[in-house]
Amino acid sequence: LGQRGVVVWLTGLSGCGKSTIANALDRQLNEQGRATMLLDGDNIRHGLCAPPAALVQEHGQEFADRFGLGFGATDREENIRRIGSVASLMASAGLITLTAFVSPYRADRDRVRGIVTAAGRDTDFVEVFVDTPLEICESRDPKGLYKKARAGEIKHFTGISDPYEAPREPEIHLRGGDDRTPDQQAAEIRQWLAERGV
Ligand code: GGZ
Repeated sequence: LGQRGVVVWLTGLSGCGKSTIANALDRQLNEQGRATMLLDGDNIRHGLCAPPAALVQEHGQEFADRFGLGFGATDREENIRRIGSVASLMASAGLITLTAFVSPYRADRDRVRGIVTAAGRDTDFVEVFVDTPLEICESRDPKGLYKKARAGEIKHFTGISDPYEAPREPEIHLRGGDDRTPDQQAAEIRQWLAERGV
């Protein structure tokens, strides 16, 4: 491939824009001929981290609730561990690997940083804090999840009834809720990577 792989790890609240920015960045990099992989909730929580389908069929929803990954701290830790491990493998194969998960716990993100940098170099993990104020995320509420969380229908909802531990020293700090488009924010990440030879 002749290209260096890295993990670009976007973190932030539900509705902060991390998926949209990651998708825009993915497209921009592809247009430049770069090989990328985008990991997000659609291919991970519903794919890699989903409970075994045959067992769900046999034992029903109760099995899925017990053995699938939920949103308690332990389940999130395991979700992030698996994603980090796969992302590290992909980066080793030379892919620019983009991830878009809430990943609210600092220790979980730091653990992934450890996995990725141990397999490669210190510069191979790029933490991007998509820092959009809660009020803005909540006002967007595309799936009505904040409304449900406020009503107590969803437990452990990040920002409402569960913590979000903001990165202290992210490589890139995007302040969401300004008038920049996701494409412009993606371009900032691309520029940052380009300046460091990725
Ligand atoms: C946070 C939740 C929750 C709770 C469901 N807390 O905006 P979305 O819908 O599409 O993104 C959120 C997604 C979070 O999954 P992650 O795998 O990124 O979380 S973590 O990194 O913490 O493991 C949201 C939806 O799933 N969702 N319940 N309780 N977000």
